[in-house]
Amino acid sequence: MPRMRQRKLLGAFAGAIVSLTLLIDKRVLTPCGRGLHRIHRRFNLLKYGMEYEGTPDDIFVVTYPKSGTTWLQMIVYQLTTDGAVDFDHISEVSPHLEEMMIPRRHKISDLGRTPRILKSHLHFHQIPKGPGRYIYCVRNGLDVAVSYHHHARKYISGWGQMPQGEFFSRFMAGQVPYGSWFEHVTGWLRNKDRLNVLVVTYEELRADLEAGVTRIADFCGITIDPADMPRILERCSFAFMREHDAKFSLRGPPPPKPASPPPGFIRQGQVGAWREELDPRFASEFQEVCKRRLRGLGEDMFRFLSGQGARKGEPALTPPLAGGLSLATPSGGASQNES
Ligand code: PPS
Repeated sequence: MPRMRQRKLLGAFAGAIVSLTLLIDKRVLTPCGRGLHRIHRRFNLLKYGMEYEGTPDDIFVVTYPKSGTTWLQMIVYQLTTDGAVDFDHISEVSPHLEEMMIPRRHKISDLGRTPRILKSHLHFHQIPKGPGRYIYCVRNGLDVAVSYHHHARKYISGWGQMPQGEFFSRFMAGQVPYGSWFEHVTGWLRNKDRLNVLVVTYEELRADLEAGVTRIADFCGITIDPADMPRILERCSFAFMREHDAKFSLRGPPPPKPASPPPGFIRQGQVGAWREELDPRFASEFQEVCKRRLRGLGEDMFRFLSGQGARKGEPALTPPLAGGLSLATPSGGASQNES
Protein backbone atom coordinates (compact mmCIF):
# COMPACT_ATOMS: atom_id res chain seq x y z
CA MET A 1 0.00 0.00 0.00
CA PRO A 2 1.42 3.36 -0.86
CA ARG A 3 2.70 5.28 2.17
CA MET A 4 0.28 8.16 1.64
CA ARG A 5 -2.78 5.91 1.77
CA GLN A 6 -1.50 4.18 4.92
CA ARG A 7 -1.11 7.53 6.68
CA LYS A 8 -4.61 8.56 5.65
CA LEU A 9 -6.13 5.35 6.97
CA LEU A 10 -4.27 5.64 10.25
CA GLY A 11 -5.36 9.27 10.55
CA ALA A 12 -9.00 8.30 9.97
CA PHE A 13 -8.70 5.50 12.55
CA ALA A 14 -7.21 7.85 15.14
CA GLY A 15 -9.97 10.39 14.41
CA ALA A 16 -12.63 7.75 14.92
CA ILE A 17 -11.13 6.72 18.29
CA VAL A 18 -11.00 10.36 19.39
CA SER A 19 -14.69 10.83 18.50
CA LEU A 20 -15.62 7.55 20.19
CA THR A 21 -13.82 8.38 23.43
CA LEU A 22 -15.37 11.85 23.46
CA LEU A 23 -18.77 10.29 22.95
CA ILE A 24 -18.22 7.75 25.76
CA ASP A 25 -17.04 10.55 28.02
CA LYS A 26 -20.05 12.72 27.20
CA ARG A 27 -22.73 10.04 27.19
CA VAL A 28 -21.43 7.61 29.82
CA LEU A 29 -18.60 8.82 32.05
CA THR A 30 -19.74 12.39 32.69
CA PRO A 31 -23.35 11.46 33.53
CA CYS A 32 -22.05 8.59 35.71
CA GLY A 33 -19.66 10.98 37.46
CA ARG A 34 -22.49 13.44 38.06
CA GLY A 35 -24.76 10.69 39.27
CA LEU A 36 -22.09 9.40 41.64
CA HIS A 37 -21.48 12.93 42.92
CA ARG A 38 -25.20 13.34 43.62
CA ILE A 39 -25.35 9.99 45.45
CA HIS A 40 -22.23 10.86 47.44
CA ARG A 41 -23.71 14.22 48.42
CA ARG A 42 -27.05 12.73 49.42
CA PHE A 43 -25.51 10.05 51.63
CA ASN A 44 -22.99 12.46 53.06
CA LEU A 45 -25.88 14.66 54.17
CA LEU A 46 -27.68 11.66 55.60
CA LYS A 47 -24.58 10.52 57.50
CA TYR A 48 -23.96 14.02 58.84
CA GLY A 49 -27.58 14.31 59.92
CA MET A 50 -27.48 10.93 61.69
CA GLU A 51 -24.27 11.79 63.53
CA TYR A 52 -25.46 15.24 64.54
CA GLU A 53 -25.86 15.58 68.28
CA GLY A 54 -27.72 18.83 68.55
CA THR A 55 -28.10 21.06 71.55
CA PRO A 56 -30.82 23.64 72.28
CA ASP A 57 -28.10 26.25 71.74
CA ASP A 58 -27.93 25.62 68.00
CA ILE A 59 -29.65 28.21 65.82
CA PHE A 60 -30.19 27.38 62.17
CA VAL A 61 -31.01 30.19 59.77
CA VAL A 62 -32.62 28.41 56.84
CA THR A 63 -33.94 29.76 53.56
CA TYR A 64 -34.23 29.05 49.90
CA PRO A 65 -31.43 31.16 48.33
CA LYS A 66 -32.05 34.90 48.01
CA SER A 67 -34.78 35.00 50.65
CA GLY A 68 -33.02 36.98 53.37
CA THR A 69 -30.47 34.50 54.77
CA THR A 70 -27.65 36.99 55.29
CA TRP A 71 -29.99 39.51 56.86
CA LEU A 72 -31.21 36.86 59.32
CA GLN A 73 -27.62 35.83 60.11
CA MET A 74 -26.81 39.43 60.95
CA ILE A 75 -29.94 39.85 63.08
CA VAL A 76 -29.18 36.72 65.10
CA TYR A 77 -25.52 37.71 65.40
CA GLN A 78 -26.51 41.15 66.69
CA LEU A 79 -28.93 39.60 69.16
CA THR A 80 -26.43 37.11 70.56
CA THR A 81 -23.29 39.29 70.80
CA ASP A 82 -22.30 42.83 71.62
CA GLY A 83 -22.75 43.43 67.90
CA ALA A 84 -19.16 44.40 67.07
CA VAL A 85 -18.78 43.84 63.36
CA ASP A 86 -15.17 42.80 63.82
CA PHE A 87 -15.29 39.85 61.45
CA ASP A 88 -13.94 39.90 57.92
CA HIS A 89 -16.87 37.89 56.73
CA ILE A 90 -20.15 36.87 58.35
CA SER A 91 -19.35 33.19 57.66
CA GLU A 92 -16.65 33.38 60.37
CA VAL A 93 -19.36 33.79 63.00
CA SER A 94 -22.13 31.97 61.17
CA PRO A 95 -20.79 29.27 58.83
CA HIS A 96 -22.64 27.90 55.86
CA LEU A 97 -23.48 24.36 56.93
CA GLU A 98 -23.47 22.50 53.61
CA GLU A 99 -20.63 24.51 52.10
CA MET A 100 -18.20 24.90 54.97
CA MET A 101 -19.04 22.26 57.56
CA ILE A 102 -20.44 19.11 55.95
CA PRO A 103 -17.90 18.67 53.11
CA ARG A 104 -15.02 19.20 55.56
CA ARG A 105 -16.61 16.91 58.14
CA HIS A 106 -16.62 19.72 60.70
CA LYS A 107 -18.99 18.99 63.55
CA ILE A 108 -21.43 21.67 64.66
CA SER A 109 -20.56 20.82 68.26
CA ASP A 110 -16.93 21.81 67.56
CA LEU A 111 -17.85 25.41 66.81
CA GLY A 112 -16.36 27.55 69.52
CA ARG A 113 -18.94 30.12 70.37
CA THR A 114 -22.49 29.56 71.56
CA PRO A 115 -25.14 29.87 70.53
CA ARG A 116 -23.94 28.39 67.26
CA ILE A 117 -25.48 30.20 64.31
CA LEU A 118 -25.59 28.11 61.14
CA LYS A 119 -26.63 29.23 57.71
CA SER A 120 -28.29 26.67 55.48
CA HIS A 121 -30.31 26.39 52.28
CA LEU A 122 -31.10 22.72 52.81
CA HIS A 123 -34.59 21.37 52.25
CA PHE A 124 -36.52 20.19 55.31
CA HIS A 125 -35.79 16.52 54.71
CA GLN A 126 -32.04 17.25 54.44
CA ILE A 127 -31.46 19.45 57.47
CA PRO A 128 -29.79 17.88 60.52
CA LYS A 129 -32.51 17.59 63.14
CA GLY A 130 -32.12 18.32 66.81
CA PRO A 131 -33.53 20.24 69.73
CA GLY A 132 -32.17 23.60 68.53
CA ARG A 133 -33.97 26.52 66.97
CA TYR A 134 -34.69 26.76 63.27
CA ILE A 135 -35.56 30.15 61.79
CA TYR A 136 -37.06 29.67 58.34
CA CYS A 137 -37.29 32.86 56.30
CA VAL A 138 -39.54 33.00 53.22
CA ARG A 139 -39.87 35.67 50.56
CA ASN A 140 -42.36 35.96 47.74
CA GLY A 141 -41.17 33.76 44.88
CA LEU A 142 -41.10 36.46 42.22
CA ASP A 143 -38.67 38.66 44.11
CA VAL A 144 -36.65 35.53 44.88
CA ALA A 145 -36.48 34.65 41.17
CA VAL A 146 -35.36 38.15 40.19
CA SER A 147 -32.75 38.31 42.95
CA TYR A 148 -31.54 34.79 42.11
CA HIS A 149 -31.12 35.73 38.45
CA HIS A 150 -28.86 38.66 39.40
CA HIS A 151 -26.96 36.38 41.76
CA ALA A 152 -26.56 33.68 39.11
CA ARG A 153 -25.20 36.11 36.55
CA LYS A 154 -22.73 37.43 39.05
CA TYR A 155 -21.57 34.27 40.77
CA ILE A 156 -22.36 31.13 38.79
CA SER A 157 -19.67 30.29 36.32
CA GLY A 158 -20.99 30.21 32.76
CA TRP A 159 -24.27 31.92 33.68
CA GLY A 160 -22.94 35.48 33.36
CA GLN A 161 -24.91 36.26 30.22
CA MET A 162 -27.97 34.17 30.95
CA PRO A 163 -31.13 35.95 29.81
CA GLN A 164 -34.03 36.31 32.24
CA GLY A 165 -36.21 33.90 30.25
CA GLU A 166 -33.70 31.07 30.37
CA PHE A 167 -33.05 31.57 34.07
CA PHE A 168 -36.77 31.72 34.78
CA SER A 169 -37.37 28.40 32.99
CA ARG A 170 -34.63 26.82 35.05
CA PHE A 171 -36.02 28.33 38.26
CA MET A 172 -39.50 26.98 37.52
CA ALA A 173 -38.10 23.53 36.74
CA GLY A 174 -35.91 23.51 39.85
CA GLN A 175 -32.77 23.35 37.70
CA VAL A 176 -30.83 25.82 39.80
CA PRO A 177 -28.64 25.27 42.86
CA TYR A 178 -30.84 24.02 45.74
CA GLY A 179 -33.53 22.89 43.36
CA SER A 180 -37.18 23.80 43.39
CA TRP A 181 -38.36 26.86 45.31
CA PHE A 182 -41.83 25.30 45.42
CA GLU A 183 -40.56 22.12 47.06
CA HIS A 184 -38.37 24.05 49.47
CA VAL A 185 -41.11 26.29 50.83
CA THR A 186 -43.81 23.63 50.92
CA GLY A 187 -41.42 21.14 52.55
CA TRP A 188 -40.53 23.53 55.34
CA LEU A 189 -43.95 25.06 55.88
CA ARG A 190 -45.76 21.73 55.95
CA ASN A 191 -43.30 20.09 58.30
CA LYS A 192 -42.50 23.04 60.50
CA ASP A 193 -44.20 21.57 63.57
CA ARG A 194 -41.82 18.63 63.57
CA LEU A 195 -38.98 20.88 64.73
CA ASN A 196 -38.71 24.06 66.75
CA VAL A 197 -39.32 26.36 63.77
CA LEU A 198 -40.04 30.07 63.59
CA VAL A 199 -41.33 31.23 60.21
CA VAL A 200 -40.29 34.76 59.32
CA THR A 201 -40.92 36.61 56.09
CA TYR A 202 -38.49 38.90 54.32
CA GLU A 203 -41.42 41.24 53.78
CA GLU A 204 -42.30 41.56 57.46
CA LEU A 205 -38.69 42.47 58.25
CA ARG A 206 -38.79 45.07 55.52
CA ALA A 207 -42.06 46.51 56.81
CA ASP A 208 -41.15 46.65 60.51
CA LEU A 209 -37.64 45.54 61.38
CA GLU A 210 -38.02 46.25 65.08
CA ALA A 211 -41.10 44.04 65.37
CA GLY A 212 -39.35 41.27 63.41
CA VAL A 213 -36.19 41.49 65.51
CA THR A 214 -38.28 41.34 68.69
CA ARG A 215 -40.14 38.26 67.45
CA ILE A 216 -36.85 36.52 66.61
CA ALA A 217 -35.38 37.48 70.00
CA ASP A 218 -38.45 36.05 71.79
CA PHE A 219 -38.09 32.82 69.85
CA CYS A 220 -34.42 32.58 70.82
CA GLY A 221 -35.20 33.28 74.47
CA ILE A 222 -33.33 36.59 74.39
CA THR A 223 -34.44 39.72 76.17
CA ILE A 224 -33.30 42.81 74.32
CA ASP A 225 -31.97 45.62 76.47
CA PRO A 226 -33.89 48.65 75.10
CA ALA A 227 -30.57 50.52 74.99
CA ASP A 228 -29.30 47.97 72.42
CA MET A 229 -32.21 48.22 70.02
CA PRO A 230 -30.98 51.31 68.08
CA ARG A 231 -27.61 49.59 67.50
CA ILE A 232 -29.29 46.38 66.31
CA LEU A 233 -31.60 48.22 63.94
CA GLU A 234 -28.80 50.35 62.56
CA ARG A 235 -26.47 47.40 61.90
CA CYS A 236 -29.19 45.27 60.37
CA SER A 237 -30.38 48.08 58.13
CA PHE A 238 -30.00 47.76 54.39
CA ALA A 239 -27.82 50.90 54.34
CA PHE A 240 -25.34 49.56 56.92
CA MET A 241 -25.07 46.12 55.37
CA ARG A 242 -24.74 47.57 51.89
CA GLU A 243 -21.96 49.85 53.11
CA HIS A 244 -20.13 46.76 54.39
CA ASP A 245 -21.00 44.58 51.40
CA ALA A 246 -17.64 42.73 51.40
CA LYS A 247 -18.42 41.27 54.83
CA PHE A 248 -21.55 39.65 53.43
CA SER A 249 -21.01 39.00 49.75
CA LEU A 250 -20.34 35.57 48.38
CA ARG A 251 -16.74 34.46 48.38
CA GLY A 252 -15.58 32.44 45.50
CA PRO A 253 -13.83 32.44 42.17
CA PRO A 254 -13.91 35.72 40.25
CA PRO A 255 -17.24 35.95 38.47
CA PRO A 256 -17.57 35.83 34.72
CA LYS A 257 -17.95 39.25 33.22
CA PRO A 258 -21.58 39.98 32.43
CA ALA A 259 -22.52 42.60 29.85
CA SER A 260 -23.33 45.16 32.52
CA PRO A 261 -22.04 44.16 35.94
CA PRO A 262 -24.88 43.85 38.43
CA PRO A 263 -24.43 45.75 41.69
CA GLY A 264 -23.18 44.21 44.98
CA PHE A 265 -24.47 41.28 47.02
CA ILE A 266 -26.60 43.49 49.27
CA ARG A 267 -28.20 44.60 46.06
CA GLN A 268 -31.57 46.31 46.17
CA GLY A 269 -33.50 44.98 49.14
CA GLN A 270 -36.96 45.82 47.86
CA VAL A 271 -40.32 44.15 48.16
CA GLY A 272 -42.30 43.79 44.94
CA ALA A 273 -39.44 44.94 42.70
CA TRP A 274 -40.30 42.05 40.37
CA ARG A 275 -43.11 44.25 39.02
CA GLU A 276 -40.52 46.48 37.40
CA GLU A 277 -37.96 43.84 36.44
CA LEU A 278 -39.76 40.65 35.53
CA ASP A 279 -41.38 40.02 32.17
CA PRO A 280 -45.16 39.98 32.96
CA ARG A 281 -45.51 36.68 31.05
CA PHE A 282 -43.18 34.97 33.53
CA ALA A 283 -45.06 36.47 36.48
CA SER A 284 -48.41 35.10 35.26
CA GLU A 285 -46.88 31.70 34.48
CA PHE A 286 -45.45 31.63 38.01
CA GLN A 287 -48.78 32.58 39.57
CA GLU A 288 -50.60 29.89 37.62
CA VAL A 289 -48.17 27.26 38.91
CA CYS A 290 -48.59 28.65 42.45
CA LYS A 291 -52.32 27.90 42.22
CA ARG A 292 -51.52 24.24 41.75
CA ARG A 293 -48.59 23.90 44.08
CA LEU A 294 -49.16 26.27 46.98
CA ARG A 295 -52.92 26.30 47.59
CA GLY A 296 -52.54 23.67 50.31
CA LEU A 297 -50.63 26.16 52.45
CA GLY A 298 -53.74 28.27 53.03
CA GLU A 299 -55.04 31.32 51.22
CA ASP A 300 -52.91 33.95 53.03
CA MET A 301 -49.66 32.11 52.53
CA PHE A 302 -50.57 31.31 48.92
CA ARG A 303 -51.30 34.97 48.14
CA PHE A 304 -48.15 36.13 49.86
CA LEU A 305 -45.77 33.60 48.32
CA SER A 306 -47.19 34.07 44.84
CA GLY A 307 -46.55 37.79 45.02
CA GLN A 308 -50.18 38.85 45.18
CA GLY A 309 -50.72 41.62 47.66
CA ALA A 310 -47.02 42.41 47.63
CA ARG A 311 -47.40 45.61 45.68
CA LYS A 312 -44.51 48.01 46.02
CA GLY A 313 -45.28 50.87 48.37
CA GLU A 314 -48.60 49.49 49.60
CA PRO A 315 -48.97 49.16 53.35
CA ALA A 316 -50.71 45.78 53.19
CA LEU A 317 -47.80 43.97 51.59
CA THR A 318 -46.84 42.04 54.67
CA PRO A 319 -48.55 38.90 55.83
CA PRO A 320 -49.42 39.35 59.50
CA LEU A 321 -47.42 36.34 60.59
CA ALA A 322 -47.14 37.30 64.22
CA GLY A 323 -50.86 38.08 64.18
CA GLY A 324 -51.75 34.65 62.84
CA LEU A 325 -51.12 34.16 59.16
CA SER A 326 -52.81 30.90 58.36
CA LEU A 327 -50.39 28.11 57.67
CA ALA A 328 -52.95 25.44 56.99
CA THR A 329 -51.89 21.90 57.72
CA PRO A 330 -52.36 20.09 54.46
CA SER A 331 -54.66 17.14 54.19
CA GLY A 332 -52.60 14.00 54.29
CA GLY A 333 -50.54 14.93 57.35
CA ALA A 334 -47.47 16.90 58.17
CA SER A 335 -45.05 14.55 56.52
CA GLN A 336 -46.63 14.86 53.11
CA ASN A 337 -43.70 16.71 51.62
CA GLU A 338 -40.94 14.92 53.40
CA SER A 339 -38.94 12.50 51.39
S1 PPS B 1 -27.97 34.07 49.66
O1 PPS B 1 -26.96 34.18 48.56
O2 PPS B 1 -28.93 33.01 49.33
O3 PPS B 1 -27.37 33.84 50.97
O4 PPS B 1 -28.75 35.46 49.63
P1 PPS B 1 -29.73 36.00 50.78
O5 PPS B 1 -28.92 36.60 51.85
O6 PPS B 1 -30.70 34.93 51.17
O7 PPS B 1 -30.56 37.10 50.02
C1 PPS B 1 -29.99 38.25 49.47
C2 PPS B 1 -31.11 39.26 49.34
O8 PPS B 1 -31.36 39.85 50.62
C3 PPS B 1 -31.21 41.26 50.53
N1 PPS B 1 -30.74 41.82 51.80
C4 PPS B 1 -31.42 42.77 52.47
N2 PPS B 1 -32.58 43.39 52.20
C5 PPS B 1 -32.98 44.35 53.07
N3 PPS B 1 -32.28 44.72 54.17
C6 PPS B 1 -31.11 44.11 54.48
N4 PPS B 1 -30.43 44.48 55.56
C7 PPS B 1 -30.63 43.09 53.60
N5 PPS B 1 -29.53 42.30 53.59
C8 PPS B 1 -29.63 41.52 52.49
C9 PPS B 1 -30.20 41.44 49.40
O9 PPS B 1 -30.18 42.74 48.92
C10 PPS B 1 -30.72 40.40 48.41
O10 PPS B 1 -31.95 40.81 47.80
P2 PPS B 1 -32.02 41.61 46.42
O11 PPS B 1 -33.48 41.61 46.05
O12 PPS B 1 -31.18 40.87 45.43
O13 PPS B 1 -31.54 42.99 46.71
